[in-house]
Amino acid sequence: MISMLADNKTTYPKQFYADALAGLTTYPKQLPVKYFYDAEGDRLFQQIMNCPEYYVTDCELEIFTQQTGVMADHIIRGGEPFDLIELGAGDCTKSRHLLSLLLATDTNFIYKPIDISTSTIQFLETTLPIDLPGLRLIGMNGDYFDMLAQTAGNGTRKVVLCLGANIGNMPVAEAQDFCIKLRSYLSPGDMVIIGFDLKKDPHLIRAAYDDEQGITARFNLNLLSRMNRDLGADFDLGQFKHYCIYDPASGACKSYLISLEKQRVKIGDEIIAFQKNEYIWMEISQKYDLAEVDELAVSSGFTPVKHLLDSKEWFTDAIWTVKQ
Ligand code: AVJ
Repeated sequence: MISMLADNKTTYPKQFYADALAGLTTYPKQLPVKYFYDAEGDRLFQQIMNCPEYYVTDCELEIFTQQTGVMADHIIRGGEPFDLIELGAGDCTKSRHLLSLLLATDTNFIYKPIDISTSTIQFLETTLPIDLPGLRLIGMNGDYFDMLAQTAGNGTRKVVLCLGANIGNMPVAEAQDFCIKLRSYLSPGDMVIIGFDLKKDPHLIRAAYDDEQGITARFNLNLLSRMNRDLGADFDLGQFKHYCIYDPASGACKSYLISLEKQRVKIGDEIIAFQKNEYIWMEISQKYDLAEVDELAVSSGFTPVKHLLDSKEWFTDAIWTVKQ
């Protein structure tokens, strides 16, 4: 380990360095998606969400502006209190519609947003109780499952929100492991609401991940910049090109950075060799059909209850209960 990293007070770059190096020394090369979201990555992802081609956020927001009543009907069981846990709460753009409806109906719940970002949790703790008077909130800053472990078994019913099609960032087998693990922190009677981007016209999907303005390309390239900034790497961004493909059969939308030349890149103490046209697999955004969503529910110990769909039927927030 080079001293720049060893001297760093936070352990985060050390982990980043280890993960980046592990990914770049396996074949095929790949990098963990969680590192996309530094300050610049957050900014670019905001821009992606504003791209005309990127439909995902709009579809789910439509569900949350128009169908929180249906959600609430499934969530509320008389006056029985519950914890409303949100995995990766972000700025709560969608869930605040549900929160305000639950408050308007005098529902007895505590909102527990979980986020890996400290500043996100601080922001929610300071702003949400002002925006939503009467909201009881306990922010949880950390890893999803560490935080779930803290709140599991407190005897209160759980409703877990997992929005934004974040589950799409996992291949199906990993998504199933994720759901099985999620199930292990829950009890019969608990419920999850989980967002899936659906299979649709392949052209629309590809366009969403290969936008005209090249913002998605910059989002991917930013991870190379981030390694340059944080890990002393020397990626030449002009030597890598974004490529994205959607396979309508498997539902996998995958993005890659293609090395335009045979080249060597320094990262920390190591040199990584790239062949011409060798790729780094950057991201998967897995698409499902409704039957596959139900299958995933059943195979991970849940009972599928309802698919909430947007008017175009491009996205679903699925309601699942824990199997009795
Ligand atoms: C945040 C995982 C839902 O896969 O649609 C968007 C991330 N990457 N464009 C997605 C993303 C490129 C996004 N998720």
